[in-house]
Amino acid sequence: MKARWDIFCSVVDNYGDIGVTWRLARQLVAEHGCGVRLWVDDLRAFERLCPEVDVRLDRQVQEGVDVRRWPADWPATEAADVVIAAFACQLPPGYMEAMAARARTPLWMNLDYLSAEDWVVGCHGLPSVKFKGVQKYFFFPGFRAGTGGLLREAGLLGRRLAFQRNAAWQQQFLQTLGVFPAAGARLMSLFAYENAGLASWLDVLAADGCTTHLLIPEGRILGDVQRWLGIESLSVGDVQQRGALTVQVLPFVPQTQYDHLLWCCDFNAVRGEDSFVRAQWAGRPFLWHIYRQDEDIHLDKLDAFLELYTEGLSAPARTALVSLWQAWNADGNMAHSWKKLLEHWPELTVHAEKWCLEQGSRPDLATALVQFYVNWI
Ligand code: TRH
Repeated sequence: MKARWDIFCSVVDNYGDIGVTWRLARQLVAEHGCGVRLWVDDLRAFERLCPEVDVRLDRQVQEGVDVRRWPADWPATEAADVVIAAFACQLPPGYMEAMAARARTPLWMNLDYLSAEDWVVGCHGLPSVKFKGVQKYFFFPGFRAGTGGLLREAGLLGRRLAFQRNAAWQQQFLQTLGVFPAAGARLMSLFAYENAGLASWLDVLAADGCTTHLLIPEGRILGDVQRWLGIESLSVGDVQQRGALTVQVLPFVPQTQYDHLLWCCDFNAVRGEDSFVRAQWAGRPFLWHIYRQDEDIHLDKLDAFLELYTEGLSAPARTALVSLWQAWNADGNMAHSWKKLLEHWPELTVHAEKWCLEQGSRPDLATALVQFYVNWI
């Protein structure tokens, strides 16, 4: 009998919570044959990533995952064999009682936020709190051996390579989004939180000798783009040109299509957690807008990732990349560091692929979770 899993997702804000748990749930079903219930408290956020979701339903099956609305009024529910609380969300008290009432206690894990910091290796897999004899464990994703790894579907990198080697396929995909880049244009995507540094970046792109086509899925950065363009409104489908820069607003695409978008682009600006990982699987240079946390603790996370990611780069390429990322995450001026980065483009492109393959040689997070469960029983 395959284990039954319950994954709890509370959508705090944005799309990362549901983005990660939906991806994990699908993979546990498709690749490990698990029975998975995904409890989500905000089906509207889920619908953005997966338009097939019917927000009116309390219960529905999507890609083999039993998707449940996580109601405020918790119904009596039998606990599963493995219980995942994503990003430290609090389980319903009634469900905790059901876990404790099982003849065989379940494996209870907190799936934590992704960080490249050193301490993660020491904390991954450690016991956390106990509830009436049910032990909770920390499960940390990560980039190093000794962590839970990264979410990566089987065969992902092969599919990505096949897509990137097929210009016609990419063109066809872009056409479905109404994107027709000029020959030789640098194609870039932009997914970010509000950022006062954006104007300086767009200025330098507009003044560049090489043309850039910038694809922006609808979201929080649009206000800054609109201000820079100096126009009254900006919405999906709009295309605007300033100098060498063409800006195009895309719809927020389904999660599966977002990968294709990243794979088409020469450079991707991403944010949060899940798009950050997907940009790495794209094997192309990228820029991370990290999710801001109290007391600037996100800056330690940023530095830790940069330290790891830039290993093996030449000193000038490293400096260019680090200063671009730091400027972006401080709402700073991007002009100088972007120009510097362009000087090291070939090296950074080779490096991005190398990093991707290195990370892709590690066990993926879903497999690591299943293995954790097997070892536990
Ligand atoms: O939306 P985010 O900013 O989510 C954040 C982070 O996860 C952060 O760590 C967390 O604390 C906070 O939420 C609550 O960025 P993230 O993680 O990249 O999630 C975005 C998801 O949206 C990801 O699964 C990719 C998906 N996506 C699409 O499906 N289509 C799109 O067009 C775009 C731009 C994104």
